[in-house]
Amino acid sequence: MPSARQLAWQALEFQAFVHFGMNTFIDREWGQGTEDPKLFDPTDFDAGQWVEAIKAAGIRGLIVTAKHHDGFCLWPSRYTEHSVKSSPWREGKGDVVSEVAAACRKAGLKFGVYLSPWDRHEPSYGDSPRYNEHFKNQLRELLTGYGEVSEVWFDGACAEGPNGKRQVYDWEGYYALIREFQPGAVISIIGPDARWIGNEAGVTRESEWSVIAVTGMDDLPNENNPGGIAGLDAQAEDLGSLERIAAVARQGGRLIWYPGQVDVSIRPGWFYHAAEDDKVKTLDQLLEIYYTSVGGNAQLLLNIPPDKRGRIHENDVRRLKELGDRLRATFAVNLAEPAKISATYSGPTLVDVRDKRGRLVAGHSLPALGVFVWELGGAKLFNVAMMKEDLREGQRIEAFAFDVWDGRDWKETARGTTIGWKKLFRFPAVEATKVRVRLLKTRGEVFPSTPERFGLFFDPFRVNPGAKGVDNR
Ligand code: FUL
Repeated sequence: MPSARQLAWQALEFQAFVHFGMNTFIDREWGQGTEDPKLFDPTDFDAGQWVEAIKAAGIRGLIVTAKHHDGFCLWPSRYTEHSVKSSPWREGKGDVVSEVAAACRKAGLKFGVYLSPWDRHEPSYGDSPRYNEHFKNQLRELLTGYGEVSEVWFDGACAEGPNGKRQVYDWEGYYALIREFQPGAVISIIGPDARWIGNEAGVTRESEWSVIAVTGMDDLPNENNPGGIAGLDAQAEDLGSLERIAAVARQGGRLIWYPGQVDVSIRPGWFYHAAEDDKVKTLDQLLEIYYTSVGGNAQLLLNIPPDKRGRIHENDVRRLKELGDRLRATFAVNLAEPAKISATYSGPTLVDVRDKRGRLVAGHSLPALGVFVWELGGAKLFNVAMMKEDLREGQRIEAFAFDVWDGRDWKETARGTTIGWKKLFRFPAVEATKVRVRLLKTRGEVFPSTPERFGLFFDPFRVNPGAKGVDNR
């Protein structure tokens, strides 16, 4: 079952990743750590502009690269000179992290940090205990100096230091510090709270389980398991099937709650490159990513890299606004909201469902399989459907079908596997007076779906696939 912090994180649904730093000024994806800090000199830095552009897309949180692999720090760390304080920007008095955190707070966005453990500048890198202290010092600065931090994002890159030795990271020590100073913060990727989806292309699995079977008895990455959660290959095709769970169980494994996060950039690179100004993803590409990630039981972390001015480029700003406008137009009205819902069951018992405090949560718990019918109170036109599971007791639905009443018969319109936090699916616009969901396979009992956990929407700009003209999928 999810922790409270994982549930709150899941509800964010859509966050922005912001790659900004030395690489922005040297036009590279990975700096070497030998760059002159004087190169960092945004001419018109404006964190308020970032936040405004990001909010226009309907994004609810922002994660900034406080330090990337080149080691240059966007805040004036006391533990290195390789930072904004040695740059000409704001005469060395500036602090990007502080301005971004303040802008997020003002705009009501969650604020998180990416801090690269791999540091190509820091001389102590490779001298493991010494570098771990250095890294923890930097982490502590970020965790204590900038108000609430909602997420700490760690990638696993690791290399040898100048001493020719491979750095061994003290993950447990890093995590302990985060839990101590920011107990609400989610630790992602190389961390116990959110897992990498396995690609950087915005793709999710058809069956995206948040319940994952792991072989190791220890959740934490360690020397033998630098990749993260013990025994987990984040790129494996199957992470959560019953077959895999059974196989892992035979090896003495167990289940953890480990929801997926989809990191993908709005441009080809993670950092800004002027040569990519005309390669901003199209609205249709972004919509596709949104529907498969947010609508596929994952959180979307869309990277938007500011340019050398320290602003988000006009092309990206425009695209973010288009995306937000389109999502707002689509999800403004839940056409299933006034619906009368009836459910039929195919199982042995009906019992009251009570929460941990003994309050009645729902009239009946449903046996494994149920059929839910929504009477829409008249004909409604829709082309998007949404289903959500109540995750407080875990993720249980394995397969479902969605049918639309065509006046005479039920017509199967979609069929899918996992639901989890949210499932969104699109189909050619159809007008109907009632719809139904059939649960085809579940793991134990499922809470009755309520109108808040089911939705029908109409995307007014989506041309039916196959219709004449543009296929505006
Ligand atoms: C990776 C890094 O190497 C990339 O530069 C980028 O920051 C990506 C999100 O994580 O591990």
